[in-house]
Amino acid sequence: MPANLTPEYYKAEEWFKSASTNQEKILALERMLAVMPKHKGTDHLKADLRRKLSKLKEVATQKKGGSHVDIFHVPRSGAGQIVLLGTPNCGKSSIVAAMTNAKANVADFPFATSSPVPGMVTFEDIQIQLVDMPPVTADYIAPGQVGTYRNCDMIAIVIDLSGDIQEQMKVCMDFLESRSLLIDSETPAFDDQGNSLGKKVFVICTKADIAKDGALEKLKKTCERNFEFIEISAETGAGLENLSAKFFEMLRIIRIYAKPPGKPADMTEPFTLPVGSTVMDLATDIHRQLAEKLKSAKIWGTGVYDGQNVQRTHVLNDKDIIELHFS
Ligand SMILES: Nc1nc2c(ncn2[C@@H]2O[C@H](COP(=O)(O)OP(=O)(O)O)[C@@H](O)[C@H]2O)c(=O)[nH]1
Ligand SMILES: [Mg+2]
Repeated sequence: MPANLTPEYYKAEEWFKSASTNQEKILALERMLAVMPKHKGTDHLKADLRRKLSKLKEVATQKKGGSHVDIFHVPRSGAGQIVLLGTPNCGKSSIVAAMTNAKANVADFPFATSSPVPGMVTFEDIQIQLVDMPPVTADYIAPGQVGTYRNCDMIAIVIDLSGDIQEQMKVCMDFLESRSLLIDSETPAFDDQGNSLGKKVFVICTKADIAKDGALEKLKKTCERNFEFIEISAETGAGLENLSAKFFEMLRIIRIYAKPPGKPADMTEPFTLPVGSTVMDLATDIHRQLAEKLKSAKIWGTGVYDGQNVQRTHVLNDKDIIELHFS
């Protein structure tokens, strides 16, 4: 009996083949099993995939990660990591080159970038990591590439406004949807084992200086998701300042300045924490063991009077200054 597999299944299978980590292979196999048509013709295949899956899960519990060097693993640095996604020549490397000191390889031929290139974007007094990537196309995605996206804080789709916007968006969305990288009703931010799954996504619309008339409006209208769109030109620099502010806003982080008792606060290197963090979260971030000894905290900032004593559970705001007292 023929298996009559669906396009959805073949997409998941392609994901499995391009996965380089066990975690990614497990996700892909689970997807293959979930979308596989259920009838007699697929019984053998189902049993085979289940065997593969349980073997992978066994290995995953024995040891975390492999010993080989993964070029697609980009260690996090700064207040957050944003990874670019786009088709060849859409302008990814130019954005990283314009906003950071990284030596991103700008070229007018496709596939000039073959591995991730991270750079640091300065927003006011913090640094945000921006990662240049090899392109995605309808028929080629480098094995392991999905790993970089899986481990970042946010994905930025890059669309060349002078090119075929529909086609570029389709390739990017196919990639994100088929790899379960978008947060939606089916894909949470984390799976039940705490592994990272869905990502926040927004769209950088670049080459505004040579955009086709009405390209941005058309893109907004045809995109089914409720993404934010930010228009820039890496060539003229238009919109880049706004873009780094957007990075900060969308990462949903706050900056907190620590003040040693009796001394002025260190206003040069803020701690960065997720929006909603408390005094205790800050203390834990500074020193896990010391945090247990937190006795009291004084605060200068939003919604409090200067030097107000606050509880461990007090929710912090961006740019608050905190003095922690330990017993
Ligand atoms: N006019 C214009 N050209 C751009 C802009 N950004 C990139 N380019 C050009 O587009 C080509 C591809 O850029 P690149 O950043 O290497 O694209 P990537 O393949 O996505 O990394 C290069 O020739 C760039 O000079 C822009 O904002 N305006
Ligand atoms: Mg490039």
